[in-house]
Amino acid sequence: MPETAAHLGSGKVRELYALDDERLLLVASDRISTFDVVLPTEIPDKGRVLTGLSAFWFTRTREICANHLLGLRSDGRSMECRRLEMLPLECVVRGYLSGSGWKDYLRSGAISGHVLPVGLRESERLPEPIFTPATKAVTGHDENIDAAQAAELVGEERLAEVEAVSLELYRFAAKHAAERGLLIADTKFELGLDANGRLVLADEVLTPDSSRFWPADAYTPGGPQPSFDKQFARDYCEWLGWDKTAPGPELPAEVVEGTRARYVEAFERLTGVAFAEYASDPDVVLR
Ligand code: PZK
Repeated sequence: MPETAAHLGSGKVRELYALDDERLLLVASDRISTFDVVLPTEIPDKGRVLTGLSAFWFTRTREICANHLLGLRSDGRSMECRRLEMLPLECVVRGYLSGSGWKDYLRSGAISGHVLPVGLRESERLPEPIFTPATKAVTGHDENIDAAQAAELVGEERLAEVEAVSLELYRFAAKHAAERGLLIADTKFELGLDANGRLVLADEVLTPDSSRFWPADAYTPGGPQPSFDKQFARDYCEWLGWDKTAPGPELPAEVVEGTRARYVEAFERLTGVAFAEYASDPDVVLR
């Protein structure tokens, strides 16, 4: 826990602190949420895996977009970052038809104003990745919005920049992941502006919590795909017959261990770094 930092806010699974006027500390906990409920059982090292993955992607995408990362703390779960003016927009890119995108498509044949071919199946790869911005809901779920609504939030020029950067980040990451046996079905970026009005990539990026990762070897369009990281926990919750209202169930040790192994596997596949190396020196992902 930071010594003299004001707590700014809590997400479901992470915490945000102010270090000073210009710097924030983003701390990823080991909490896990499933079916929108935070479970009472933690997944050891989940926070370190997510922070390490974010730092890895920040390092490899700096030519595409500047980012807020200033440094990693030795705990491996805490990231010092630049304080930004955040854009009031979730920058979602979808390469596959899943989640709210699939629901919108079933209802209207389109997502965020992108009219898609008729007859696509759930989880199908899209003809090309699409930018599907969403509102930032304070409570409840983000809502996909079209380009006109997004332009009202950030302006037309900024929207064009945000869309181009988001698509380029996704293409870069999806290619890297596919070469390592993982599909990135979709992902959400949070962007902000620095004091000079320059666009900066913030928050956590291209982690299992901000993205849908699917194992490529099991990919079978035509229905929902197993989640790379959370499927053990979800399957266990379904098997229990839990009604998906809070509080969620405790997870048994085997489910915790299986889930932890999947997070570590995602980290190692994507970064090429042994998780134990990261744990002993988080800066390995910055090189
Ligand atoms: C910022 N959040 C999300 C909420 C969390 C995280 N670099 C930044 N500058 C200013 N604000 C933010 C960031 C970042 N990243 C991020 N809200 C504001 C959030 C609650 C808990 F851990």
